[in-house]
This record gives sequence, C-alpha cells and structure tokens, in this order.
Amino acid sequence: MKRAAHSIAAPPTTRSRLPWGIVMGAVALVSCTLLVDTSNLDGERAGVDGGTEPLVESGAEADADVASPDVVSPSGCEGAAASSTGCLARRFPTDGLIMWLRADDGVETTADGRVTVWRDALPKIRPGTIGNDAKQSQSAAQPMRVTEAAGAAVAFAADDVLTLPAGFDDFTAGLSVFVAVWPQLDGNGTAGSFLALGAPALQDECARLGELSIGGYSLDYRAEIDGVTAIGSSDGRGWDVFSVVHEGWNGQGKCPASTTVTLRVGDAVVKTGTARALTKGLRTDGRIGRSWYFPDDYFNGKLGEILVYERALDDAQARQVAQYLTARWPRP
Ligand SMILES: [Ca+2]
Repeated sequence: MKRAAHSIAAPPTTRSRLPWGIVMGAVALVSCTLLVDTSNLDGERAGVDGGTEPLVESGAEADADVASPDVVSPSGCEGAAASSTGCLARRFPTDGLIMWLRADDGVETTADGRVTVWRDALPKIRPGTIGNDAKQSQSAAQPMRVTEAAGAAVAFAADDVLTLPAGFDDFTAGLSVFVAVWPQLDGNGTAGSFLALGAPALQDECARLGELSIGGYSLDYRAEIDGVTAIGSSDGRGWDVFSVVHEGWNGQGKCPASTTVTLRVGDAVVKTGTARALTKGLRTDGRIGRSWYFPDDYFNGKLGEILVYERALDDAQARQVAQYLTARWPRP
C-alpha cells in the first residue's frame, strides 16, 4: 500500500492522544481488506424527517419520500432565475443541510484567479446563518478558479487546500456528503482527499473523523480507522457525483459501534458497508483538498459543488440530491 507506507513516514502533527503508528497500521489493514471485497449490497435506511425550511415546498416537507421530486424546474424558476440560490435550493432537500459550496457563486479570488474564500451559500436561504466558508490566506496554497463548459469550478493542484471553520460537531443523526468532482488521477488512479471533517477531542470509542477521497480509481470513505471503498468508481474523464450517507445513532444515548455507510456514484448505490458512528464534538480541523489521514495527499482536480448534511438522508432524498448535481455538472 503505497499511500499507507508514505503516510507513516509523515505523521500529522495534530494527533496527540493515540499512538499514530498503530492507528495507521490499522488503516492500511482495513484498506487492503476492503480492496478485495467486491460485494455490492443494497442499503435502505429509515427516513429522517423534521424541521422546517422556508424554501422547501410544503409537499416535500410533509413527505420525506419525496414522491414527485421537483428536480428540473420548480415553478417560478424558469430562465435566468433557475440558477439563483433560492431556486436551486428547491431542487433538493435542505433540512439538515449545514454547508453548501457552489463554484458558480460565492468564490472570491485574487486578481490572478487564486481562491481566497469559497463562501457557503446557506446564509442566502437561511438569513442569519453563519456559513461554513472555506478559506486560504497563503497564496501558494490557494486553488484556482477556472471556467469551463459546466461553469466555474475550483481547481486544486498539489499543496492547495482550503480550511473550514470549527464546527460540524453533531452527527448523531448521521452525515451525508455530496460532491461534484472532476478528479485528476495520477498513474495509480489516485486524486487524493477532497473533504475531511476532523477532529474533535477523543471522547469515546467512536469516530472523530470523516474523510472522502479517490484512491486507486476507487471512492473511499473513512471514519476513524474504519473504511468503506467502492472499487472502480472513477475514470477521471469528467465530472463525477460522489456521495456518502453515514447513518446516525438512531436515538441511542451513546454512539453505536457499527453503523451503515452507503456510497453512491451518481444516484446509484455502489457500495454499502459499516463503520463506527461519528462521535459528538467540535471539529476544528476540517479542510477541502488535503487528507487528514495522509497529510502528504492533496487533492488534484476540480470541485464544482459540495453539500454536507448533519443527518443521514434516506434513499429517495439522496437520489434527489445526486440527480440535482448530475444535471448541474454533466460530463462533457
Ligand atoms: Ca499551489
């Protein structure tokens, strides 16, 4: 395992409570085991309902199964209005959405196109909300804003990373992450980690970290030392819509030792596995474009849009978000 070997030589400086060598060994073991596991189980989760969103139509709010997804053209959202934040937000569930980065709006750059801030769109649909803006003040580490057929995107090269503010502290209702990404694969089919949410202080036996990456042509989700890998998920030839839905505690008072993780490519489930649940705690080291587990692994490629929910979306809701992103980020 090339990645595991070189990461052991470069331990992160932020890990303090666990002997890193032991943890990394376990990660490598899990990864190697999962690479030969080609089972493709179908994961169905119970729906999670609740909350109100002013821009979600009442029908969708009352029915968590989203009987008739208003994916293409919500009323009043034709023409130029269709790409407004308010209209886009009507095409997918927003209950539990805690971060929404869209590269065609909210990206601020220097005069030569280096990204200083990628602003969270959430405050536009939830006035008063403080967004999870992704930032980078060091010029050498700033990704570039690029324009192409699908619209503006944020392009990351090695050593580029955006940092997220502290937060992301309660995933007891689960975690769902959706990403429109065009990975630039290296000779090993690896493009690195595009989103890492970590790490709160160690509180129990459950996972402080969640990370989504592309390695060996596979989509890889990690929660602490547990991993779920979908083999052959990416060819690097265009936009991909990847997602992970990690179920929550389901009403238990303490994080369960094993919970279901569902990986999708587009709106199709490509892998279902298990990982320990995510623990509660303020996450202070979230970043876009650099692995937390493998500090030398930076993301290479373009990101178009990222949505993070603090709950596990049910199957219909997850497909709806995926279909929204696939329509927005078509393959050229
Ligand atoms: Ca750079």
